[in-house]
Amino acid sequence: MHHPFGVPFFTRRFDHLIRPAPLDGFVSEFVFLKGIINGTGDEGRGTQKGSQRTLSVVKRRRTLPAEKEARGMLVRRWQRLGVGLLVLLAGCAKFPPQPGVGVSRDRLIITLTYAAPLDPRYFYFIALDDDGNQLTGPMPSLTIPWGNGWAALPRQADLDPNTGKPRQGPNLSYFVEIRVSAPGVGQALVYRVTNPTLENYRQESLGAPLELTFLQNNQVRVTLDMRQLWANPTPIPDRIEMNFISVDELRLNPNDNTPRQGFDGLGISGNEFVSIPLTSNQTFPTSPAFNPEPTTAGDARIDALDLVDWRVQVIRAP
Ligand SMILES: [Ca+2]
Ligand SMILES: [Ca+2]
Repeated sequence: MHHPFGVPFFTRRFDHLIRPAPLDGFVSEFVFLKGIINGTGDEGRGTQKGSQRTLSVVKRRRTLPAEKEARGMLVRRWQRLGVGLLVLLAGCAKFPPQPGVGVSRDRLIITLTYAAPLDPRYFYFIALDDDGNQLTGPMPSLTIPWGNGWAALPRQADLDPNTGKPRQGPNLSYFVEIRVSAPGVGQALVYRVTNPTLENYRQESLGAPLELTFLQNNQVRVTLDMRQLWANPTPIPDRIEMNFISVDELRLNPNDNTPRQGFDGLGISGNEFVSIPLTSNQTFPTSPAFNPEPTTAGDARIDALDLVDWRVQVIRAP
């Protein structure tokens, strides 16, 4: 396949094309990658977000073993935090206050707006990839293999033997799952993906983010302490790839070859992701021209999954 925009490259399931940046120099700061679902005819169209096929899927909430584990990890984290607060309070009595103990001032503030209130039946993820490669990033799983149920994952065979990382295509390092219990009410958990491959996928919970706020029933804001993800002395990466993936169900049956219908992610296909530099204070998208997601509803079949606006604010400690 040839594309006039630039270097095409391929994986088994996706074609990825680098979208040209309208301004010279900007491409290095904010690169879009577009994945086009392979396949032709009905199969290809059927996996597009705007497909007019009849939706008849069973929506159910599963409890994954990792989620059960996560609840335990959440409790343990709070216990540790309690000990830390005691130490901090004791310290305040004797020493000058030490700002930022236990919490850094390096923040990622993500605000997502949907066409309808976030729905307790559905699943909402903020997905990050920190592998340092702008050709890889988080993507929804839209056909088999279903990855972790919502995100496409690299195969072991896709990994570069020299780096142990994929050269292109889907990848996942961290994610936040937002769980909605009622309109405007919910909680969130942060996860680290300890092995992103299809064959050996593993995740662990890092506990709750700093803040989860429903600004409106259809608008949620998550504040992440970057140091929760990249704990000292791990350096905060220069940039990450992000996608905002919403799905109507977790697909975990490897024999289920019905393309996913209810979902949204960045871009018309849902397979675009953005590469965001973390090196300075900035809010993305820096211009509407660099937003791959339509700002009007309709590219997703289900309004409660249809992302219509997103904002990522990077705040670095001085
Ligand atoms: Ca990447
Ligand atoms: Ca949308």
